[in-house]
Amino acid sequence: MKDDLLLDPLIDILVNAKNIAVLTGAGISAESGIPTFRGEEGLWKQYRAEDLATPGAFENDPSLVWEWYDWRRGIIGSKDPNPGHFVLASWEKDFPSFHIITQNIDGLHQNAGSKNVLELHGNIWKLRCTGKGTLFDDQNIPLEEIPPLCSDCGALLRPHVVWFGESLDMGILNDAFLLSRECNVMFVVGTSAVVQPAASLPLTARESGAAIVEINPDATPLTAYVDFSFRGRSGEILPLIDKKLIQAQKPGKD
Ligand code: BJW
Repeated sequence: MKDDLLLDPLIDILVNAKNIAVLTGAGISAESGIPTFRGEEGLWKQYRAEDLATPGAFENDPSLVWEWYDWRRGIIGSKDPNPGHFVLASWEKDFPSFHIITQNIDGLHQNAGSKNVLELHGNIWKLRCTGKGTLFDDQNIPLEEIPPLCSDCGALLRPHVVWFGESLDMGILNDAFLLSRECNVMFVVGTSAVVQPAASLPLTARESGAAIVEINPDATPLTAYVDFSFRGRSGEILPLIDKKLIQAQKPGKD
């Protein structure tokens, strides 16, 4: 079915929806100029995740891992949210319950104005003490020292992100599953839907009766299970949906 034919039935659902959850991935920030992980230009095409995004890699060579994150902080720090982020931020005011569950560590949802954001994989602007777990905000580009050390106890600091083989924060993950079970509609935006446990959230939402809307230029393992698949860029599709929603009179809070 052509995308424009999907819009009207989706708008009918959105006008009556009270509870929306959005799962986002690297693709929503692609139009801001931040590289994704998989795909032709993806980070994992140029770098080995095993060397840079695992606890073992950090143990072996913390400076190498930090140099990579310092480089990425430089890229991310120079980028702004795009229209996709801004539409999602505006929807927070339009639905009684609206939450973003993001795999991204770039903070662009918050920069766009979103408040209800669960960060499944952490945040690149936070550093964590490997000794006591203390969190530090650090916006310096470049970092003052590599590897950075804890100002309280002198232990090594690490990026506050979730690497392969590491557990996600259980509180955040439980909240994400709860939102997935409770939502009427789940948008899945810009994720290849291959990394667990994030990739299970839309299936949980679907099992609980939510309509699933995928926005992605490419098909993913999830595509066969979604109710609406918009094959395009989120910075274009989300504003299109928003425009239609405004035309259909945005739903109020009660
Ligand atoms: C656009 C667009 C535009 C482009 N508009 N869209 C075997 C089976 C099942 C699971 C496992 C397994 N072996 C190991 C596991 C577990 C593992 C896992 O899932 N691996 C799979 C890859 C197989 N998961 C974990 O290890 C997780 N922990 C865990 O499970 O704990 C329990 C456990 C413990 C011990 C052993 C095993 C399990 C942790 C996962 C942590 C992921 N970390 C990273 C790095 C974060 C920090 C950093 O950024 O440096 O998170 S990896 C990377 O992938 C990053 C992302 O958040 C994550 C997901 O990627 P995302 O966002 O989907 O990006 P892409 O690039 O994949 O996709 C972009 C999409 O956008 C594409 O589809 C494009 O088409 C699209 N796009 N332009 C809209 N304009």
